[in-house]
Amino acid sequence: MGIIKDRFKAKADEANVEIKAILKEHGSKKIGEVTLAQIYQGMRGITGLVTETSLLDPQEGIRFRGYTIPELQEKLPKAEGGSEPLPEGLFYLMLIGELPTAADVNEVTDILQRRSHVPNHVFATIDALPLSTHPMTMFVVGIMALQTESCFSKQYAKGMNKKDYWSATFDDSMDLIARLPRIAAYIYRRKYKNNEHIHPDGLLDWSSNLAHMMGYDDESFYELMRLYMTIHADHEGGNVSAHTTHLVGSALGDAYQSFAAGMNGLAGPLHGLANQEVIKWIFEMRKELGSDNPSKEQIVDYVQKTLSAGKVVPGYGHAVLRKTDPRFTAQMEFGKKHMADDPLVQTVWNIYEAVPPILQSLGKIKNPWPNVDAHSGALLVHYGLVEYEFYTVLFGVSRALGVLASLCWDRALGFALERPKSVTSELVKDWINGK
Ligand code: FCX
Repeated sequence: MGIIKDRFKAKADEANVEIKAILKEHGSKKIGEVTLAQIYQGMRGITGLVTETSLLDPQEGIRFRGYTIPELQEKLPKAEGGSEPLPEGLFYLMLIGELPTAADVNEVTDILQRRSHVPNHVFATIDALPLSTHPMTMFVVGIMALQTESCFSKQYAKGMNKKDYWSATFDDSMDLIARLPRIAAYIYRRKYKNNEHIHPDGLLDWSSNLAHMMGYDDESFYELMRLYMTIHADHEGGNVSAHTTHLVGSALGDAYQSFAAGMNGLAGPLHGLANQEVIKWIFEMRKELGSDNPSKEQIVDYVQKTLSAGKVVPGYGHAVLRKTDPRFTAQMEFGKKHMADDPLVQTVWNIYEAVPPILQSLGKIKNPWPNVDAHSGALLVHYGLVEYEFYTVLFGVSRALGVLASLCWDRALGFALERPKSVTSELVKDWINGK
């Protein structure tokens, strides 16, 4: 771990000097105005955070340290014989700020393999939950059970110097990322595969090992997992899971506490849970229509029905994006390459043609285009992973890469406790009345 950790420290030291100088000279520069509507409506468009790992452009979509998803697909090292990027490489990029070499990626994979041991009490804690428990609840409980292993918490209790926070956070983040695939796979096999578990394979990369432990040993599923783990990893800092991880971390919660909090955020249906909602919605549509291949007209009618029932069309819309999510497009390309004839995948593409004009016609929806969650489930179903309540756990394993790389930066840059000001509507009325 030494080399990557040292490299991170060197980068963080440079950034610290630069940021201090920027703040000294430009700290009072105004970067925006805040309207009343914004504070009542989810703070959309208010810039209030610094997140180094990625930046979201409303038109173009996500860039990780400046690189788009197609660029990452081209430039990041691949597994032998594979064509999708290894997410370990994206993690390196987010952490260090530079594209990794194949050797750098191997080093990350090695570190994650070495640190992947999950103590037995974590499994026992998950086992204490009824089988009916939602996998995201099991996931969060598993992460919190693992918090017993936090270096940060142990060292803080002993009286750690502020200067060392970053180091303990770095160690916790690596440990946690290394252990998540085992926990996720355990939950999957416990809930859906008769509690019959599969041992990790120390020769596999991080994503394929997850697939292997879940019981999906197929080279093209490994490729899907590498792509999936790459594209779900980060979406700048204001989304609910990233922001929550950062917020809880700002009170010096350790990586386990912060990430578990973020995962509770991801479990909301307007955020990560939308990936299960999409497949649930399509399955319900197919059942109601008695057809595995609904026509575009039937889809249009079903969308209208969903909207008139006061429900959202899952997988469509976004708080920041104003175009088709490039994460959707990357998955569509994967579908075209690996399973173009799959009827469910084709239904996802037909929905893509049917939904945007309907949402546009309502006039109030700012983004009628699909987001990442509109596509992911159909690819998983293709390989037999039909248990859609599990999908958000996969999203969560991936999201760890981004939000924990960010947490390392938060600690290394000494970011402050987050504490924005709130007001009451009484005070707002006073402002309006000039009091
Ligand atoms: N279907 C129906 N109505 C929608 C809609 C959709 N897909 N998307 C937005 N709207 C509605 C909103 O509910 C809101 O209605 P209201 O004025 O009656 O309250 C109105 O359109 C304006 O919302 P808008 O400003 O466009 O969107 P927001 O920034 O408030 O919300 C989300 C963004 C993503 C929450 C919203 O588009 C949504 O609910 N989509 C469906 C759920 C989903 O796919 N979430 C996943 C998002 C993401 F990719 C992720 O985090 O994983």
